[in-house]
Amino acid sequence: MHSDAVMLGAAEAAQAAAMAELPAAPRCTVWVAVPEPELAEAIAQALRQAGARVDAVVHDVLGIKRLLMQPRCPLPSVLLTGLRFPDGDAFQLMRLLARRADAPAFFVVSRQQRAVIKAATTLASVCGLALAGVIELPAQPEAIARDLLAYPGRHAPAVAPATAPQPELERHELLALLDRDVLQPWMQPKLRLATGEIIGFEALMRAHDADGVVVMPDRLVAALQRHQLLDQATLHMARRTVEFVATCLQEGMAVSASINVSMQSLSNVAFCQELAAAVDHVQLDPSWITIEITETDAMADLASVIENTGRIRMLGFNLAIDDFGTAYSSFFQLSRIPFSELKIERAFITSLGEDRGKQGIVKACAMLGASLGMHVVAEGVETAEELAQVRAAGCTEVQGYLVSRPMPAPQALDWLRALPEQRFPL
Ligand code: G
Ligand code: MN
Repeated sequence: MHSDAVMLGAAEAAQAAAMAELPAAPRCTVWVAVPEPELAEAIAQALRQAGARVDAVVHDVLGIKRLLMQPRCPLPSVLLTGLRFPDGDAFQLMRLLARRADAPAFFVVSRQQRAVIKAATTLASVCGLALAGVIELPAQPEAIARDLLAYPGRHAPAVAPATAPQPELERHELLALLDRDVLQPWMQPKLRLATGEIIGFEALMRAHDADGVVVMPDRLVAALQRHQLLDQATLHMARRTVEFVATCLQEGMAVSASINVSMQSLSNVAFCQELAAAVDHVQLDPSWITIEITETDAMADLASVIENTGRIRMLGFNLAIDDFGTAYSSFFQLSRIPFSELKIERAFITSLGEDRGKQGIVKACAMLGASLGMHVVAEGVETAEELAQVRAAGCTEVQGYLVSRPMPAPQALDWLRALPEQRFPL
């Protein structure tokens, strides 16, 4: 190993050993990987002065690889790293460390263009690595040290949380949920921006007992799919949902409802007929019901998608594309499927006010939807700022915690009854 590649301070080590006796608070441990030696040393110095323990200073990717090869070498809590090195880059380091349960958080210091820095922070997030911070150079070493130490997770390497493995749901358990009527739609309201009226609800599947939510929705849907019980569960949800809408209409409150349906269910003609029968049973016009399919499902083989979605529209239902922006839409395909509504994925709405890129995407989605004759719903609106942004972008409807969280149907009914003229005060 080059003597200048790794500098472990002897005095530091002695001091750390002496301190090991004391039950002191854990110190922030850092490896500094910066190509310019003077800058690296200045940053290390500032970090030490600010109270961090700098265990290594290296100037290239090889330096980090060597440290990683040392037997039982503990990783630091934070890796302060540049992006471009003479022998490689921090992208390699991220890929290398992503596989380790004790991976450090990354703190990026760089002179690269914004787009490159953003790519690096995105890669860290995609690899499941914690990001301790980003500083664009030039910057004062003291400011870098201060920022790094302000990172709340600086003391502990990012050990993967010990999640207790959830037992897979058995067929008989799922059937019991269905039999006992535990599977219920929770209703989340949807508001029309032009008037402030609540015009509908999305029915979200929840397995809910007297003691609370019994199974998380993601796990539930996966298990139902595995045991070929999703059609049955969806029909159960649909029956409860149409009852809800019929009750609202009887009370003079005009609201629609949407139900999430998989393309696999839609491809089953008998399922579609059952759906139509459920609506007919409460003498509801199917145009009060919207079927939501995910963008991923919508981008399957065009002939099947057209057949299945065309059929559902022929039966009189509306059709929404859900989670829009998360899959691989082709505009060609999108323009050929008979959608009546486009729902923009929540990820594009979160912190919309602070992200010009997201603002452009939401505006483009709103224009696209309008051009294709669809209503455009912004999902996951949580703040007044996000609301103002989606309104300015041209979305026609909003859904999200700002209006309300999903509620059990009886509670949703009371919630709606309490609104004067179905208007929600925003
Ligand atoms: O993919 P789909 O849009 O069907 O999923 C809706 C999910 O998003 C539900 O589980 C619902 O509870 C959740 N959700 C709805 N509104 C919000 C919101 O404003 N913020 C967050 N974080 N989650 C939301
Ligand atoms: Mn949905």
